[in-house]
Amino acid sequence: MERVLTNLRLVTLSSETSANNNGYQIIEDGMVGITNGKIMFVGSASDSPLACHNDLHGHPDVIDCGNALVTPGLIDCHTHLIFAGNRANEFEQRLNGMPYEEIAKRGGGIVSTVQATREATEDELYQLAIKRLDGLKRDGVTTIEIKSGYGLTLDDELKMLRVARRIGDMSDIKVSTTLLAAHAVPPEYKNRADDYIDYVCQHIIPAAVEQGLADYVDVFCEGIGFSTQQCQRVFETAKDYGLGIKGHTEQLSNLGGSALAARMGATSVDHIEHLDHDGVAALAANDTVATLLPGAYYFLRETQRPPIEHLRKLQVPMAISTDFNPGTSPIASLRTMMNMACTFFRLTPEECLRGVTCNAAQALGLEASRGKISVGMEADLALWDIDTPAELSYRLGVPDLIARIVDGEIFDAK
Ligand code: DI6
Ligand code: FE
Repeated sequence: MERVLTNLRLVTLSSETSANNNGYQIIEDGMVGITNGKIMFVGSASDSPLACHNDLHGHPDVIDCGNALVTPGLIDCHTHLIFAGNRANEFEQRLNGMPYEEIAKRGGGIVSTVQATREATEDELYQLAIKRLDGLKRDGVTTIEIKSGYGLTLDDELKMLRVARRIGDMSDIKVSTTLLAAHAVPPEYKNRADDYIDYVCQHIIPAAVEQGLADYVDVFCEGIGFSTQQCQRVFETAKDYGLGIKGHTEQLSNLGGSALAARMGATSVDHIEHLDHDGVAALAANDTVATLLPGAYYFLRETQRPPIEHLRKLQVPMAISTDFNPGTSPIASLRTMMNMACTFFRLTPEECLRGVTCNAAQALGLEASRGKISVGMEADLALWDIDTPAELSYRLGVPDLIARIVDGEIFDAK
C-alpha cells in the first residue's frame, strides 16, 4: 500500500443498497489503505493487514487523521458552472417590482446569459468558473457535473464543454460533462424550435461526440423549453451516438418528460417538483435517480414540492445538487442544498448524505467507482472536523472541512 490513513471515523455508505437507509454504521478507529489512487483496504484498524505490521515493509505513507469523520468525497451532479455575466440586476429589478416578462422583453433572462457567454473567451469562462468552484470545494466536493447550454450555437456549446474538460484536468476535481444545447430556443431560431432541434441533432451532438467533449446529453423539457416530442428526438440522437441521457423535467409543469427520459434509459431526471405517481413509477421501473434541486425551488419561491413520500415508497434513489446557475440558483454550496433539502423537502440528513454521494454517483453513471468508501473504488474522500454526519446538513457557513482526497492525493482545506 502506498498511503494509509489511520485514526478515522468512517462513514462508508457501502453496506446496503442506495434506497435503504438503515443508519450510518460508523466504523470507529477506522483505516483506509490506498494504492494507485484506489481504495485497497477499508475497515477498523484491528482488522487491517497492517495490524500485524507485515505490510509496512512497503513503507507506506501513514497519516494520522486525528479522529476525523470521513465520508466519500461529495458529488455535485447537476451544475451550470460555466457562464459569463450575472443576473443580479434582474434580481434587483424584480424586487423593485418589475415583472419577469418585462425583464425578458428588455433582453434579460436566459438570453442575457447566452449573449454574455457567447462574447466571452474560453480563458474568461475558465477563470469565472474556477472562482465558483472554490465554494463547492470548501464543501468537500470532489466530483462535479458541468453542463453547456448558454452557447446555443455549435461553436459556443463546444467552447463551454472545452472549458468544462479543462476544469476536469485539474488534479483536485473530477468533471463529468453534459451537452445541454436543448436548454432554450436561441434568438436566431425564435418560433422555430423544431429547426433548432434539427440543428442540435444534426450538428451539435455529432461534433461534441467526435471531439470527445460530452459524457451526457440533457434537455429542458418544459412549456418555456422543449416539448416531449422534441426531447425524444434529442435523446434518440444522443443514444445513437452512445451518450448517456438525463433531463430537466417536471420543474414548472407536468409534461411527462421524466417518464419519457426514464423509459429511454436516463440515469437521472432533475427538478421533478411536478412529477406525478405514474412518473415516480417510471423512475422506479427503470432505476432512474430523482435529482432534487432545492436551490432553484428556493430562489424561484416555488411552493410545489417534489413527491418525496412516493419516491421513498417506491425506493427511488434521490440525489441532491446545487443546479448552480445565474438565473435560478446562484448558490455554490452543496451543504446549503443539503440543509434546504431537509428544511423544504423534509429529507433526513442521512438521505441528504446519500444524495450527495452514492446516489449522485448513480445519477452520473459512476456508482461502480465513486460515492462510497469500499475496496476497488477511487480514493475520493472528504475529512471533516465534526462529530456526527447529520452536522453536514445541519450547520451552514462553518469551515468544517479538514481536507479532500482525490485519487488518494490530499488537498488540505485552506
Ligand atoms: N432550469 C432552470 O432552472 C435553469 N435552467 C433550467 O433548465 C434556468 C437557467 C437560467 O435562468 O439561466
Ligand atoms: Fe439545471
